[in-house]
Amino acid sequence: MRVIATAGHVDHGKSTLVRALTGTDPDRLAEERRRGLTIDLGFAWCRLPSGRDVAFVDVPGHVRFLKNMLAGVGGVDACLFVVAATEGWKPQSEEHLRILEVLGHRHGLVALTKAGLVDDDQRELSRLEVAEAVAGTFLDGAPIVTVDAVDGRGIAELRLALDRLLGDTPEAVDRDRPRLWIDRSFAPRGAGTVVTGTLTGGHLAVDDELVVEPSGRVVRVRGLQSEEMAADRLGPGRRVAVNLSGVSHHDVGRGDALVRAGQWHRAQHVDARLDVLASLDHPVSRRGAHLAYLGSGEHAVTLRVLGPEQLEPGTSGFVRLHLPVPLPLLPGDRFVLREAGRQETVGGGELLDVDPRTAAARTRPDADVDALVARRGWIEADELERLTGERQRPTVGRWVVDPAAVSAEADRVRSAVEAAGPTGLDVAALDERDRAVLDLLDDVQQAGGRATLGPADDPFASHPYLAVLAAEPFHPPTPGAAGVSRAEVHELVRRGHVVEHKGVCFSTDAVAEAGRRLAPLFDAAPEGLAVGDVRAALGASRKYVVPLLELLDASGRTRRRGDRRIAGPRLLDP
Ligand SMILES: Nc1nc2c(ncn2[C@@H]2O[C@H](COP(=O)(O)OP(=O)(O)OP(=O)(O)O)[C@@H](O)[C@H]2O)c(=O)[nH]1
Ligand SMILES: [Mg+2]
Repeated sequence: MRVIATAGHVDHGKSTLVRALTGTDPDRLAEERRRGLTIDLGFAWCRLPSGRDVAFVDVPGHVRFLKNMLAGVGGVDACLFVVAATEGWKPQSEEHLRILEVLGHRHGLVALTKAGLVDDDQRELSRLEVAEAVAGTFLDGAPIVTVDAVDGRGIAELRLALDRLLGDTPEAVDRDRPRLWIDRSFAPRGAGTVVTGTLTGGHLAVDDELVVEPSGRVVRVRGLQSEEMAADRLGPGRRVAVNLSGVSHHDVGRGDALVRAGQWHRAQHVDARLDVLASLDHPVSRRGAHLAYLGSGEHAVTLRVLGPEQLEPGTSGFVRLHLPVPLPLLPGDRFVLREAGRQETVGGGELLDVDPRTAAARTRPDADVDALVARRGWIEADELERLTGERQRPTVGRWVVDPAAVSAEADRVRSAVEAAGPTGLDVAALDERDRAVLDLLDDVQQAGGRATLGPADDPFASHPYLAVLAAEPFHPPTPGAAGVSRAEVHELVRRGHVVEHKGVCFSTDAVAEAGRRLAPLFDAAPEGLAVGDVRAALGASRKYVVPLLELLDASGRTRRRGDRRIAGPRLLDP
């Protein structure tokens, strides 16, 4: 099953079209039927010609109910964008399109409705207007299907076009991290509490124990339904109704999320990229009453622009948002930002960091997992998953650790072992992290709960990169070209096999060898050697000779005299 949301200006025929496709009137409230206007989200489903089932989330077009529209368009596979041929492109056509854009929608098609009410010229005019309005957006080049939901023309073509659209739209991914942003909560007679939403990220099953966020209330799944059919287990990318025990329907509602306990960071401060709409007539700053739409909820947030004071219309920048309640959020989640006072959509964007630790004045947020590990130094694999949604294998004990932090810690622990002398260090006195590091040290022996420094058994002494360097000592291939990671280089340097200077790696042997090769030349030229002489003697290019000579100077093998080198006291050191 797939899920499609409608979008488009008020009265352009979204609900009528959903009814024509599914046989179900998505306007379920008495007031909606009386006024002929959608107020809140409506739901219906049908089977397409290919046999694929599709559920529709029908949204209101009236600007007053934009909040409800925003609760319905997250997590869906695609959109059915409705424009009436009678009226063409209107303000909420534009606003809905911008909202879908900042929410990261990538798939959709346009239905040009009410075709029976206009002549061919008007129809063609509206089509051109739509094509122009969507140029440069995700709907650029999407099919524009002419329909009339009342006389039925074009409906069969629309079904086929929807089928093709969904055939080309990637299936929802199962990351074993289910999250249901709740859009409705009610209590049907005899069934306790039922919540509905578009399920993403993973499966739900009967008897699952879950939590409702932000309240943290623990609930159990009593029953599941999709397309009005009961199921024991339902996967992501579908509309679901969940019968819950453990909560009254008054205590759970739109904007809440249903997730597994312990799997999500409860984020209250987030760093994000904000794309400001080009149509906005003022810059965005911390001034104003901002509302962020996250998941199916609306939240009053305080906003701080990171870096500059304000963001100009049509630009992107970083912001930090403070939410009134903690929510289960991840980098990559999308949001829409509106300003309550002016009642206007400001823009929207993507969350980058759901647990920012850097001061707002200094931070430059990004969603890169390695960068997060480098910032934290040490982070438990479970915590990393909560903050990024990504599972990484722990590198030390149960932690994922930045390579630089590991070697710093290893040096410290090795020194402690060395300082303890022959009686050894009491392993039980170390904390869990240091014990995990101790296990990594191959020159440390552990026996009877004590650690002592033993003969170094150095696996890096036979590292393949050393053979590569030995083959071309004065023309050393870069680690990258030899397929050697930064972490390995770091370790080779730390163990004294490799020296790195100005971005060039030489084997330690190459530096000693250079000294030996230059020794007879120094004997013949007591006034010293120019860089060109050294180049000729070693057969190396300037790119390598300059850092090599600086290493020779630093180790006392050579000395600098103006622009020449003379022999140093340690020229022939091994
Ligand atoms: N002739 C004709 N009338 C239509 C068509 N689509 C909608 N209508 C009429 O237009 C009016 C509005 O249609 P709705 O389906 O309620 O429009 P909507 O886009 O859902 O409106 P909101 O949900 O309030 O934004 C109704 O009176 C429909 O009967 C169509 O294709 N042809
Ligand atoms: Mg409607």
